[in-house]
Amino acid sequence: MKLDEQVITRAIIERFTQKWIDYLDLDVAIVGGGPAGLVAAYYLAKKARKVALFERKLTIGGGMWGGGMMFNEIVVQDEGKKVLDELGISTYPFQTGYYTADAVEATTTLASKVCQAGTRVFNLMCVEDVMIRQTDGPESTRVVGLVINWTAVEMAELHVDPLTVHTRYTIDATGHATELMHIIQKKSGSRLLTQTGKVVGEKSLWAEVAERSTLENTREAFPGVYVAGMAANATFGSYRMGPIFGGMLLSGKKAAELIDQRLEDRT
Ligand code: 48F
Repeated sequence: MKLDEQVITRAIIERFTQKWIDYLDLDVAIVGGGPAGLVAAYYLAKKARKVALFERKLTIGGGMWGGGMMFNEIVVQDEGKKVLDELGISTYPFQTGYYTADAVEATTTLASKVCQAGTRVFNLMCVEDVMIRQTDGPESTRVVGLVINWTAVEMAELHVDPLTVHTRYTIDATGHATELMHIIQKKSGSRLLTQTGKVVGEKSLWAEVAERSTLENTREAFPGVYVAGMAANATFGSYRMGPIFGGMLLSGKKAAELIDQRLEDRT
């Protein structure tokens, strides 16, 4: 068979366009493809929810590739290990209650499972804004959509208008920067569901407290928007934890469970 470059080009354009059109109206939009966002995507897609994940970078995986200070190993405790077990990621006991996993195996396996579970990953796109609307329900205003542009447009600082997607729920899994909550804080004119009504901000490193509080802080931070991973601690004002990843994995799982329940309640 003779190869036709026109067919190759058309295949890519048509298939990508169709994929995107099919994912313009979502159950859940996840912003950020680090460990927390990926785990949330995995569990929601397993529940047959319509999920798209938007990632600014070329690769998904966020801060998990590099382990600690580029020593590409991660550490988890018993609870985090259970998530890695469910995903089929190998863990190795280090000393009582501590396990290690190869950061590259963990990241690539998780990424692959997310795609195979049915999440559509849109890489090289950044979420630059949200759509907020008045609703009839108990929440007076809520986030109903995201405003998206190419990372290349952002990097080149080009004046090009974005496009949008509609979503029932959103997860801010943007990591330390907690970008979505900052945007909502700036533009909504409403209080966030935090003590101060604003992004409280991340504190310095304290692994034990941070691992626990990541889970406690994984919740709705603005109507329609949940925070997961480091974004949860930054939003509600807790510590960072360094290269122990159980909190990130469990946070993603908790966000998925909470949103799945909300979607169930709406049907
Ligand atoms: O930073 P990141 O890995 O967040 P996480 O899932 O995990 C944190 C750990 O990696 C580590 C730690 C562990 O103990 O403290 O730092 O909370 O992944 C966040 C991802 O979000 C992307 C960003 O490129 C990264 O891959 N991201 C951030 N802002 C946007 C975004 C945005 N506006 N649009 C799209 N992607």
